[in-house]
Amino acid sequence: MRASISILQVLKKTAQTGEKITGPALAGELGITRAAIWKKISRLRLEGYKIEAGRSGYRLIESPDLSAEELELLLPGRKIIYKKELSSTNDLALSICVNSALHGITDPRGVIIVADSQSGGKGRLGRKWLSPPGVNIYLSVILKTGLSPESAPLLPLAAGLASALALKAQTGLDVRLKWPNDLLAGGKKLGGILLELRSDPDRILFAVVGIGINVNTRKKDFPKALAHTATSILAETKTPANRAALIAAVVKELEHWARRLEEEKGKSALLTAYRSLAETLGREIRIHTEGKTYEGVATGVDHEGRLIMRSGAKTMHFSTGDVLMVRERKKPA
Ligand code: BT5
Repeated sequence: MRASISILQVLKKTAQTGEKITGPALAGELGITRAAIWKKISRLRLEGYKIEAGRSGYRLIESPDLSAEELELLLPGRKIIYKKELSSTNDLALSICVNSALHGITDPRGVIIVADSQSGGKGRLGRKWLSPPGVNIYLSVILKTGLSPESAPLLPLAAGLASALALKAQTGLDVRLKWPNDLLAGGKKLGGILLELRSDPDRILFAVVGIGINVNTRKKDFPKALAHTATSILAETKTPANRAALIAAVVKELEHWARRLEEEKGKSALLTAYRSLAETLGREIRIHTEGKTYEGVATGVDHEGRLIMRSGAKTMHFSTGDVLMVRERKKPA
């Protein structure tokens, strides 16, 4: 694995100047045989790299926008699992948390799982997450966290904020947040977050943060059922984006905010940043939770990440639920 990374680094460096590099030069630089070089080149080609080979040497023409090698180059020092297809990145992450040895992993914390497609992508409450191949991001991160279970609602907010900030920095898109777990662009769903926990009564043991982001799905390729509610970065910006670069940016932001959540000051900073991007706040909403529906005005997010809603004289705090934003205030009868 290391050698294929360094071979890629050398190829990328030489490609920048439009140069070629010969087999013997590559073999010399990496300290491996020419036969081993040829094997690595073949493997990279299978991963989608276009590498020209001729008498004067090798030249990298094009890299795929997502591969294990791209992710490892952009996120050095992390344990990354990349699969072409998985049932669900969250399910693999949970299985690693329960039995890491079975997966050859010593410490699950910090492990990053990415798939090009999911056959059983999950939303919340048994809902499905549409996960076609070749276009979007399906990412799970096993977070290191010392948070108590009561503060768990802060984690999807941290993941949402991290994703919104990273996507904005990379693509310029104005990404907004809808409590608790939606990423919105142009008022439509750009992505979602699924938090799954394993905890003791007083301590979170593992927090799996699953993030799905529609990146290069074309508007016309969304199924009918989602045509009016879902969007992608391509649909919003008219420009395709590099998935590996986006994933690296999201992971770095997420690691940053997960660290900050360990201190009180960090929690306040998270909530301030979250509120500034929250579409829900100040709006009249209807919230469905545990089989019941409540109506009122979303007034804020409390210190534990719960939504605060004012309904007449009552103030309610919700730790989960599906929020519908009601555009117009109801006229009194
Ligand atoms: C979510 O659920 O928004 C959480 C989605 C989390 C997906 C990630 S992908 C990586 C990781 N591995 C997994 O298996 N899951 C996580 P929820 O709020 O319940 O929204 C689900 C609803 O969104 C569905 O019922 C559809 O209406 C809609 N939907 C499904 N796929 C969509 C998509 N690709 N884009 C926009 N909306 C979608």
